Amino acid sequence: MEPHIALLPSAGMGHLMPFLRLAAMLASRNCKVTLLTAQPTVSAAESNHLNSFFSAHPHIQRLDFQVVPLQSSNPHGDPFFLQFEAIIRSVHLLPPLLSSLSPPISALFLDIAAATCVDQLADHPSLSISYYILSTTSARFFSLLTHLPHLTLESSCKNLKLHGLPSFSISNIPPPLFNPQNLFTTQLISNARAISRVKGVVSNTFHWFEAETIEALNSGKTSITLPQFLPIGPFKPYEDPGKCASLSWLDEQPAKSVVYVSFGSRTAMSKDQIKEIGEGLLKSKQKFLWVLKSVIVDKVEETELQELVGRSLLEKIEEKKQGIVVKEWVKQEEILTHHAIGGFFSHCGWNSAMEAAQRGVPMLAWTLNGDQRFNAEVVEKAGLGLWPKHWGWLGERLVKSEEIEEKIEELMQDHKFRSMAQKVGEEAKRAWEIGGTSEKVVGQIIEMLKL
Ligand code: BUP
Repeated sequence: MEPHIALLPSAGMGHLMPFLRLAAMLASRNCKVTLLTAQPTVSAAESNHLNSFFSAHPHIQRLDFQVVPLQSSNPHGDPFFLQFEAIIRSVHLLPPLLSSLSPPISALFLDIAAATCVDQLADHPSLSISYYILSTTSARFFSLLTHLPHLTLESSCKNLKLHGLPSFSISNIPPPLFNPQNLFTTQLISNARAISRVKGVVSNTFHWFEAETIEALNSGKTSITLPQFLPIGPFKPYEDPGKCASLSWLDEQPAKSVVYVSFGSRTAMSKDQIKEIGEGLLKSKQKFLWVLKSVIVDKVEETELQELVGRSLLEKIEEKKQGIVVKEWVKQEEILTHHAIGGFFSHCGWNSAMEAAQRGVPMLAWTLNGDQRFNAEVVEKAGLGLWPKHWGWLGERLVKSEEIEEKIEELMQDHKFRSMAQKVGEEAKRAWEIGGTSEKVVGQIIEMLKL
């Protein structure tokens, strides 16, 4: 009989997208799939994507999970981290929901950002099922997470060496991790503690891309006993009907002439920094498609494009016909697949990095927060692009238009980046061929799910 699998994403598009792709993939491999949807969602992008996903995939069951709002929460806290917390504290509502499913579920995939839920669920008499984690970050950052509960991080050191793992540079560790009271840190630590309780950790990466870390995680030589790490990326796009307006502009541009600029779904840039980016793009003389966000949560975006970019800059962009700036959600995967795209100026969110790797699109990484410096290390080492490390974290300093101009030119004009990225794209495809590394691991997972 087909196994019935439930999936529980946490919050934010960077977490929802890989879950939707995993759900579609499991369903295409003869699994019955139920996707739990934590309600209310934080962003409009999440609710829109959930609605279109379920209409395009009627065979995947939707199960709404009403999350209890936090009693007193810091109004200045990151709304996505607060939602992770609300989901974790609502875990007591899950056993009746999950036990009501028919046929009974045999496995639950938890988001790494809410992995600690396993502690309560696995001890529930009606839920003695298999538990897996979906890690939404690089294997490299995940490997640091595995040891987080046992670490005292010292910012004065240069490197961090953990037994059995490639060493880490302290300057790449997100600053909140040096503060044990920070919500980001406390959540990561309790989620990291839960890792040893699951059967496997599924990840949107592939063996060639992160070979050293993946082998180390599965070597049995780390000082902590870890479950199997299961690299099954790059995740394939799921069916998503509907048109994206920016594609018609791209259709008119020559092959590999456009740099796609996007810093993810939840990066709030200052107006000063936006201006420097705009001027840097203009000065670079490269064509561009720029997706602009100025707030963490899309629902509260009220500022007009003209006000964000500045009227004179916007006029210059229009006059020179060098690029377009949009505030709306775009279909990033389709954009990256378009023949006109020659480079991707990105914050190096893990999904974005994998989407570029899959298509062999060279990246200019500007790491802003969270796991992004770890992700950029992977990108740089694999030859997928360049990373000006001295640009720092978001808001640390104003990155000037001349610096942006110089790096955009390098990305688009130095053909070595194009050929190295093409090689990454070929390896990514190979991982999914019959007998390829990711394809084989997916086969193993499906067999494990049938047990
Ligand atoms: Br913006 C935007 N269209 O307009 P990341 C993003 N995306 O399809 P993030 C679009 O959202 P975290 C848009 O393709 C990727 O799958 C994009 O995830 C898609 O960054 C996803 O790259 C964004 O991981 O999340 O959103 O900053 O903070 O978790 O890294």
